[in-house]
Amino acid sequence: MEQRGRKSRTPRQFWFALMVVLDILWRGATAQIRYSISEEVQDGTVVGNIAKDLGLDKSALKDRGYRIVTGSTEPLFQVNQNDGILYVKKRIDREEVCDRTSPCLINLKTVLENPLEIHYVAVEILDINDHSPVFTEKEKRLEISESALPGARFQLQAARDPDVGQLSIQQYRLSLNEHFRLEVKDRGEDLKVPFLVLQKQLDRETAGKHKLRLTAVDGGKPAKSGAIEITVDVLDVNDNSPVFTKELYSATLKENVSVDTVVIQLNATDLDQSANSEIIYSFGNEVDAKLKDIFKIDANTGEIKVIGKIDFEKSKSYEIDIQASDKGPVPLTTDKSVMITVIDVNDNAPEIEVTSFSSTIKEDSKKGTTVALISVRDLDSGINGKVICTIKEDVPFTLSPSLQENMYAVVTRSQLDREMVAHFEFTIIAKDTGDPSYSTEKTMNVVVSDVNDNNPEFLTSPYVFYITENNSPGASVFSVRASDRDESDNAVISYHILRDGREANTLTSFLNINSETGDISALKSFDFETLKTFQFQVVATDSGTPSLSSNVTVHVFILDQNDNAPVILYPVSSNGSAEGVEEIPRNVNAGHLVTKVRAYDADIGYNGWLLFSLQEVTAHSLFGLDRYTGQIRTLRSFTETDEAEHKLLILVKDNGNVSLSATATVVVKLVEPREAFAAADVKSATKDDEDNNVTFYLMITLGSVSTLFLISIIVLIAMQCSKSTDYTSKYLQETNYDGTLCHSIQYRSGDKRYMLVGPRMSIGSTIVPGSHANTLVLPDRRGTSTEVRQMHIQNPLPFLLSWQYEYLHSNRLMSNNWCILSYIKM
Ligand SMILES: *[C@@H]1O[C@H](CO)[C@@H](O)[C@H](O)[C@H]1NC(C)=O
Ligand SMILES: *[C@@H]1O[C@H](CO)[C@@H](O)[C@H](O)[C@H]1NC(C)=O
Ligand SMILES: *[C@@H]1O[C@H](CO)[C@@H](O)[C@H](O)[C@H]1NC(C)=O
Ligand SMILES: *[C@@H]1O[C@H](CO)[C@@H](O)[C@H](O)[C@H]1NC(C)=O
Ligand SMILES: *[C@H]1O[C@@H](CO)[C@H](O)[C@@H](O)[C@@H]1NC(C)=O
Repeated sequence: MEQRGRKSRTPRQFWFALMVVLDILWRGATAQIRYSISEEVQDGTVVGNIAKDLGLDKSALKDRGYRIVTGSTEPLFQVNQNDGILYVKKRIDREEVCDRTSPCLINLKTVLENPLEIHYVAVEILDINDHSPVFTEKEKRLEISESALPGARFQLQAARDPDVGQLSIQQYRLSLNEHFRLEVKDRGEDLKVPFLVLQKQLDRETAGKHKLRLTAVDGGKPAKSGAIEITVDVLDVNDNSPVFTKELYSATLKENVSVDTVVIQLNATDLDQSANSEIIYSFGNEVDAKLKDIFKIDANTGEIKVIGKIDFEKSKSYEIDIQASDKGPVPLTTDKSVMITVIDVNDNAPEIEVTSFSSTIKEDSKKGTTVALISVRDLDSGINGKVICTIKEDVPFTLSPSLQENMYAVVTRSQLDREMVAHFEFTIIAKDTGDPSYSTEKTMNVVVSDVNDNNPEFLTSPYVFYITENNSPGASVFSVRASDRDESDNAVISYHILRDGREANTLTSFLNINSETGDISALKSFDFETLKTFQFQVVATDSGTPSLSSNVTVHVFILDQNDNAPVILYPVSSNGSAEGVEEIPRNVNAGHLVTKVRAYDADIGYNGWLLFSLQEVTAHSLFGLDRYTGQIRTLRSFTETDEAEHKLLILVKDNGNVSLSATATVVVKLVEPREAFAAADVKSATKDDEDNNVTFYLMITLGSVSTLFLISIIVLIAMQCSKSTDYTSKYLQETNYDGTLCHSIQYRSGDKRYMLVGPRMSIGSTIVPGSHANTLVLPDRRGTSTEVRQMHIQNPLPFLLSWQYEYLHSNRLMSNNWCILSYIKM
C-alpha cells in the first residue's frame, strides 16, 4: 500500500505510512483515501494505486472515464486510466503549495462516469529540509551608545526558513565576542526572535565597531544555516575629559618681550569624537584679573600670548591656571597650571642715592675721611643688577666699598688743599654689568673748608726800601704787604716789627708799623751821613687759631740829600777859617803848582762832587784853578810888575740839585827865589806829571761815561723792550781825597735799576755774589788799597752781570778806567 518506495525506510515515514493506512481504513467508511508524498519528488513518482484502494475495477476505469477534476490550475497529479495509479505530474514544492500550513493536504476529486461516482483522495505533501534559514539582509548595522548599560537588549531580525516544523529554524548562534550574548525568544509558529544582550559595557574609545555574525540553524539532518553580519557602531558619549599632551607646561620669557609673543602652546586632546573632542582653552576660574591683563589664551589654538607688560621686577614668575573643556553636551574640563618664568633683561638703570653727606670737608682731613655714603640700587637681578661705581673725574676722592653690598663711602684719596682746589664737583657713575649696560650719573659737590695751614707770605723778601734822608718824622715812609692764601680769619694779617732787644732795637724803636696796613712810618728823620743803611724784621701774623706767622727782613737804604756844604780842609787857618798863605818864588815858570785847595763834602755822589772855581782874583792872568782838582797853578811867569801878594777867593761848590758851596781864601805871596826854594819846588816836581795825567783821564772818563750811558740805555731798551722809560738819572760823584773819581750812574726804569760803576773798576774787578749777595769788590787802580764798597745791589743776577761785562769788553769799551754797566733787577 505504501507507495513512497525509497523513503519508507525511515521510522518517521513508516509511522506516517501507518497513519495513512489507518486513515484509509477510517475513510473506507466515508470513501476517502489519503496518500502522502514528499515534496520535490520527480515527475512520475507513484503516489498510490487509487483503483485498488477504492476497490474499483481497473479495466473499467478507462471506460468509465476516470479522471481527476481540477480547477483552472495545472494539476499536480495524474491518474493512469489503465492501472489506476496516481503519479506526480509535476514537481511539487510544498512551501509553494501550502506555505506554512501543516500538514499540507491536497484534496483531489476523482470522478467516474456511468454511474457517476465521486471519490475524494487527499494527498499530503511531506516536507523535506530543502530550505536554509535566510536573513532578509546580508548585513545589519546597529548603533549602540557606549553609555548603554549591560543587560540592554537589541532585537535582531529573525531569519526565515520556509520549511516547517523540525526543519525550520531551531537555533541561533552568535560569533564569539566579549560584549554581547544572544537571547532567543520563541514566538511560536516556528518564529524565533534573536536579541543581542549587552553583557559588558562598550567603549567607543577602545573599539568603535564590533563585527558580529549571527547564524541561524534549522533542524534538518544535516542542518542548514544562514548568517547575517552584524556591525555594531558604538556611539560616542562624552565620557573622556580632555587630556593635556604634556604633563608639565613651563616656559621662560624675557621681560622685554613684545606684545603678541606666543609664550607657550597648550595642546589637549580628547579621545571622544567630534564635538565631544573639540577643545576650548580658557583661564581657570581663579585666575585673577591682573593676570588676564598680561596674558591671553586663544580658546581654539591654546596659544598663550603676551598682551601686557611683563616686568621681572614685579613678578619673577607666573603660575597660570588654565583649563581645557570639550564641547560635549555636558562639557568635561581638565585643569592645568602653566609655569612661566620671567628672565630678567637689563631694563633698569641703576639708581644712586646719597644717604649721608657732609658738603664741606676740612682741608686737613686725613686721607680716608668719609665725605658721603652712596647707595646704589638696580632693580634688575643677576649681572643686570650688579652695579659698579666709579668716579669719572680725577679727583682726590675714591669710592670704597662697604660691607653692605652696593654701599660705597666716598672717601678722600689724598690730602686736600683748599688753596689748590677749594671746590670739587665730580660725577659718580653707577654702571650695571648687563649687556647692554645702563649707567646713571650723579654729580656731587664737595667744598673744602679752610684750615689755617698757610703762613702769610710777604710779597717780596727781603724788602728793600730807599728813603731820602731828612724825611719828615712821623710820615709813612714805606709799607710792607703780606698775603695769606687761606681764607677769612685765617687770612687776616697783622704786622709788627720784631724788636729783639739787641743793637737793632735802637733803630727799630724809631719805626712804627700800622698793624693792619703794614705802613711803616719813621718817627725820626734819618741822616745819611750818620746812618746809611739798616735792617729790621717785620712779622706778619694771621688771625687763625693757632696763628701762623712769617717774617721778612727789611733793608732800608737812606739816600743822600745835598744837606752838607763842602768843608775846606786846606787851607785852614789857625783860628779855623779857610784861609791860607802860600809863598812862591817869583821866578817860577808858568804852570807852577801854587797849592791845592782840598775840600770835603759829607754827601756823596753829585752832592759830594766838588767843583772849584775862582770867585775873586786880583790878577786874572796870573793864576789858574783846576776846576776838578782844586790845583792852583801859575799861568805865566811873574814879571817885575806883578804885585807881591795876591788874594784868591776860591768857591767850592758841590753838584747837588741845589748846590751848596764854601769859599776858601788863598793869599799868594811872591818871594825872592832863595827864600822860597827850599820847600816849595820839591813837592811839586813829582806830582806835576801825575796831575796832568789825572786831568786828562778825568775828562775822558766823563765823556765816556756820558757816551756809555747813552749806549747802555739804547741797548737796554732794545733788550728789555721796556715800555716804561720814565727814568731819572742821577749822577753820583764820589770824590776821594786824591781827586780820583768814581762815577756811579743809577738809572731807574720801572722797577729796574741799572748802575754804571766806574771808573776805578778795572778788568780784574769781580762781583762777588755771596751770602750778602750785593757786594762789589772794586780794587784800587794801583792795587794798593783794595776798597770794598757796598753798592746797594739787590738780588744780583750773575748771568746778566757777566753778559754785560762781555758786551762791554767785546766792544772795546773796556779799559782800566772804564765803567761796568751792570744790570740789576730789583
Ligand atoms: C630685549 O633685550 C635684549 C637684550 O637684553 C635685546 O637683544 C632684545 O632685542 C630685546 N627685545 C626687545 C623686544 O626689545
Ligand atoms: C596636539 O597634540 C596632538 C597629538 O600629540 C598632535 O597631533 C597635534 O598636532 C598637536 N597640536 C598642536 C597644535 O600642536
Ligand atoms: C724768621 O723766619 C725764619 C724762617 O723764615 C725763621 O727761621 C726765623 O726764626 C724767624 N725769625 C723770627 C724772629 O721769628
Ligand atoms: C732839583 O731842584 C728843583 C728845585 O729846587 C726841584 O724841583 C727838582 O725836583 C730837583 N731835582 C732833583 C732830582 O732833586
Ligand atoms: C780869624 O778870625 C776871623 C774872624 O772869625 C778874622 O776875620 C780873621 O782875620 C782871623 N784871622 C787871623 C789870621 O787871625
